Amino acid sequence: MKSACYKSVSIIIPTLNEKDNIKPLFLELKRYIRSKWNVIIVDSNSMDGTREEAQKVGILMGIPVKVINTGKLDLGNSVVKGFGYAKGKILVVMDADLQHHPKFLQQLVNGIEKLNFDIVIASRFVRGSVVEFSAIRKIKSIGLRYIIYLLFPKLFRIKDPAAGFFALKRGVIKGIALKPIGFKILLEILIKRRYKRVLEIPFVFKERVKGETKVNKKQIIKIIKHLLNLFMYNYFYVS
Ligand SMILES: Nc1nc2c(ncn2[C@@H]2O[C@H](COP(=O)(O)OP(=O)(O)O)[C@@H](O)[C@H]2O)c(=O)[nH]1
Ligand SMILES: [Mg+2]
Repeated sequence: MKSACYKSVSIIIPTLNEKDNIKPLFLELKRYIRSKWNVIIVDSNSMDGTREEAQKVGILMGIPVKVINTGKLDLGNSVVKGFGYAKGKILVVMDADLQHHPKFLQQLVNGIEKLNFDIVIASRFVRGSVVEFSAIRKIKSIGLRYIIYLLFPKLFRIKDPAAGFFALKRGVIKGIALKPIGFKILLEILIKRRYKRVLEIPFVFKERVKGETKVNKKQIIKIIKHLLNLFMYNYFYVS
């Protein structure tokens, strides 16, 4: 049975074989999370002991953490599952590999709590952002960004619609059916619009230090399928 986590901010972290990143991540989370915040690890059947490590380190460090095994499920759908368990008024999504550093959490939350934005994105493409990954990866993400603008011109004002580090008010996802394929859950949330104000803050997107990326050819095909599904949705339901 689902148990409720009545906390004001729920940080949803999808994981797949990230055991080596759990301790370094939690050490940083400990520095930056506030009271009434909690962490939800949505893990897709990792075989390296990620879930056990998260449970253990969470208790050792006194971080309120809920660990969910989603079974075999991709990143986007794992995040949706995490939304179902989260009881925070504000939901944050971030990666487990420290490419998304917890030091930006407060700014994301402030954008909602203090400035009343509906969605706040840790953006790779605004003034002040630093992106440390390889030139090829940069070209791919800029390419994806422009494909998104071609398919969904209304998103043009958003510099990083495919970001993976963001916060939103719970109401933004209330009542919308999210059916992501693969990684790009924010894009789907932006297209199935239930928001008015979006803020992008600059952040430093670090290189992964431990473990490996799960992005492969299969993921790229999933992104294409997801884009096509969203294009059809946008064409038939929104336009
Ligand atoms: N639950 C779940 N998490 C995943 C899956 N694939 C990747 N992740 C997690 O999603 C985050 C981003 O994945 P990563 O491979 O680092 O993507 P990249 O940063 O784009 O290279 C990491 O925390 C991964 O462990 C998946 O299939 N299911
Ligand atoms: Mg990563």
